[in-house]
Amino acid sequence: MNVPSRPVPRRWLVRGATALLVVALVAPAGISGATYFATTEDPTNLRASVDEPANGTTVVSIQGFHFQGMANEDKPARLVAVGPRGEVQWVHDGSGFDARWFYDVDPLENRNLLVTATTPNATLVYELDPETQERVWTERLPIHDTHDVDLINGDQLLVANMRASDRGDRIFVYNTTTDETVWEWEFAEHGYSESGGGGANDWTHVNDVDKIGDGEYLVSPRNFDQVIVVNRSTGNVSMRLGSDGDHETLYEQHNPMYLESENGTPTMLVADSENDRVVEYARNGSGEWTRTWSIGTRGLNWPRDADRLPNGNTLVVDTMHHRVFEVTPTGEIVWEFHAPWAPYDVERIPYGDEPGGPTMSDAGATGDYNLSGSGLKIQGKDTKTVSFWLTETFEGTVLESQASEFARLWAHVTPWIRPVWMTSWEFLGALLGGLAVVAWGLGEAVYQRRRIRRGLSKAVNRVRRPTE
Ligand SMILES: [Ca+2]
Ligand SMILES: [Ca+2]
Ligand SMILES: [Ca+2]
Ligand SMILES: [Ca+2]
Repeated sequence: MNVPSRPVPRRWLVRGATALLVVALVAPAGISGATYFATTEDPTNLRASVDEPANGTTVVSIQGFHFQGMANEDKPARLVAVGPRGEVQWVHDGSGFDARWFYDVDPLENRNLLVTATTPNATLVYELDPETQERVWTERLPIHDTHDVDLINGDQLLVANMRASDRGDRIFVYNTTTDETVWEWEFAEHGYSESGGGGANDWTHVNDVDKIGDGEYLVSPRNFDQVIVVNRSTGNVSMRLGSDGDHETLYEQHNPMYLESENGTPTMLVADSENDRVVEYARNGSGEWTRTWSIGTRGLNWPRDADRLPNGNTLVVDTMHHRVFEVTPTGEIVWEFHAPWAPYDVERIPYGDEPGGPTMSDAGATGDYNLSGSGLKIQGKDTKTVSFWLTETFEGTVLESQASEFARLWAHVTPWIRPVWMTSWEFLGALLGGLAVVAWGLGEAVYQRRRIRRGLSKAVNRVRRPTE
């Protein structure tokens, strides 16, 4: 019997094609997820690549990811101590006492650690005994999201106080013996304008303060793209590197370190975070700064710490590549540790807090160096990520600056919301798949608008005239 064949209606062809497109976009992410959950063996995800054993333990503070109090198990906040050959010695996790984010960690002279962690309503500062994993003392300060607290003059806390209400951002000194604030310095009183920096909720984002001499404090107001030295007794700013919006010099930096050359030249080593590089600047007699050294342009993703070591190498936190490494003056990585998720600070314990070392001028290594010698598989280096592809593809075209700006945003923002098992391409696919589904829904709504309208008016009439 012959069944008369009817052509498939056009709308069903469009629906079929859309469904295929959605499956094609989302399938890679689905397969990765299934593989991850079926095969992941090491839940800590900590590993190392070591060419030269380090001279002692390295401690890494790891920020982790929380959203509105919800922790993400795959993106844990913790402190990790790593031995010379990259072996994990201990892991300190803050969930037992409400620490949600870890930021600065400092080795103390008694071999304990000073830890800065935050809870939803307060900043926790404590001395941690690594042997017993106990807190020797804890101060709970009623301030938010504090990234750095240093112990100075025996019993005083030097605090970088960001996100204060009414643009009250400041640095202050708190005496732990008398429980009093004994000194403070407010940005609003020293020429920082309301219109500069970030919004009212996060104006200066002052993320670091170091005592660099008697009554001399190095301060990093990140949202003003600058590093300053404040004199404690006069309140004057005696040095300033960078200025608000001058992204050629610094772009929302972290953890600057003050160094001096043998001839006394003031020098700053800075994690130039949004520029994805680590830079060193030297200051001449008339107060002008020259960039003398940089590493990482295009090899780093949001670095947030750089410490010069006495041997001339530099310890770097490459936050969005979730690693820390020790690099020679000419850019060769000799020691490297994978520290997910979003490491913040690194310290080599035997050297103590912010030991310093030779400037790159004294080391005879001025210039811009590419990174080499990495033994870890870093996304964006071995495989092309979305942002690397974008930057490369549009380089030299009229869209170069827009493409690189979007690439930077993509590289720094999407990792926080992307599951750890997805690559950036799979994430893009899943996003586009989601958009295709939304567009499909809208298209159907337009196509079926008459039927929808009829249905709606029937329902409205039914409400208006209820059956008696
Ligand atoms: Ca530190
Ligand atoms: Ca500190
Ligand atoms: Ca500090
Ligand atoms: Ca450090």
